[in-house]
Amino acid sequence: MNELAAETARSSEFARLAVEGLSTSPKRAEAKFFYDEEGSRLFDRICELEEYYPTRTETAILRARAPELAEWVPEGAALVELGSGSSTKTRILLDALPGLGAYVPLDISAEHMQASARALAAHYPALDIHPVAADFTRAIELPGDLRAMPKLLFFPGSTIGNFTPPEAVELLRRLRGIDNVAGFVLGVDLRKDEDVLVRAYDDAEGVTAAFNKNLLRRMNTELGADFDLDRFGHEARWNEACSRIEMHLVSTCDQSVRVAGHRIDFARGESIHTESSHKYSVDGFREMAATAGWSADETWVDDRGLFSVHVLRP
Ligand code: AVI
Repeated sequence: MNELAAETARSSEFARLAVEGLSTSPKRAEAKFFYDEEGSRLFDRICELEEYYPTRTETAILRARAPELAEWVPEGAALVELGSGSSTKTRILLDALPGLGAYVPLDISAEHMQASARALAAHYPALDIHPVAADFTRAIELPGDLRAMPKLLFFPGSTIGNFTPPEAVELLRRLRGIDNVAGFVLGVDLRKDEDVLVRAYDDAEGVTAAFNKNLLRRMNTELGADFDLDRFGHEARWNEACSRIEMHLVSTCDQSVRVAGHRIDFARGESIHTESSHKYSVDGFREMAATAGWSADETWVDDRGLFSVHVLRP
C-alpha cells in the first residue's frame, strides 16, 4: 500500500470506529486515536508531570536493574520496542546492552516515531535502526531480515494496562508467537491509593484534560466533526470492580454534534469513555502472563510499590 492509500485507510477506520463508539450506550472512543502528533506531544508532557508517577518510577527501576539484562541477552539481538514513544527508556536499555544488533521501534504514530528514531541515530551512529509504522494491536509483521535474529521485546510505560485483561492476554499470546524471542521486558502499573491514581490522570495544570480533549479536536479536523471543546469536561474515575482508571469526556449540556455525517446526541452529564488504564497486583500480572504462555522470570518493583517491571521468558 502506498502512503496516500495507507493514510486514507487509516482515516476511514478512524471515522468508522468513532461513529460506532459514539452510537453505542455508554458512548466510548478508542484510546489508540489519542496519538496524532499533538496527542503524542501532550503525552510527552504528561510523562513529565509531578502527579504522573509512572514514567519517573519506571525509569528509575530500569536504570537500577537494566545492567542485569546483559547477563543473558544474546550478542547481536534486536531490541523490539512496542509503541516507541519518547526514547529516554530505550536509551537505558541501549546503554546497558551495547552488543545489541538492531533497534526496531514499532509505533502507530509514524511522524513521532521517525523523529525519535532520528534523535537516537544521532546518539548511536553504529546502531541499525528499523522503524516500523504499525498498529501492534493488530498483526505484528517484522521485516524479513529481522525474523531470524534473537529478540528482546520491550513494552514500557504500562501501555499493556490500556487493554482489557482479555485483550492483554491475547496481545501477550501473539507476542509469545514471534520467532526467536529471548525475553520480554515490560512495565506494569500497580494498584494503589485511589487519590494518587485520580491525580495522576487529572493533573492540576490540565495537561491530561487537553490530551483527552485532543481526541475531539482530531475528530473536528480529520472527520469534519463539530465538537465544541468547551462543552465537554475531562474526568478521571477509579473503577474498583475493574481495577482501572477511566478517562471520560462529560457533556456539560444537552447537545447534538455531527461526526462524519452522523448526528450524535448527548444528554447533559453523559460521557464518552475514552480510555481505561488497568492497574494490577504483581501476582495478578504474573498469572496473566503465564496464561499467555510466558514464564515470569523476575519482577522489579520500586521501594514505594508504585510500579513494576517484569522480565518474561518464553
Ligand atoms: C500510554 N498509557 C500507558 C497512559 C496511561 O497511563 O494509561 C496513557 C495516559 N492517559 C492519561 N495519562 C496517561
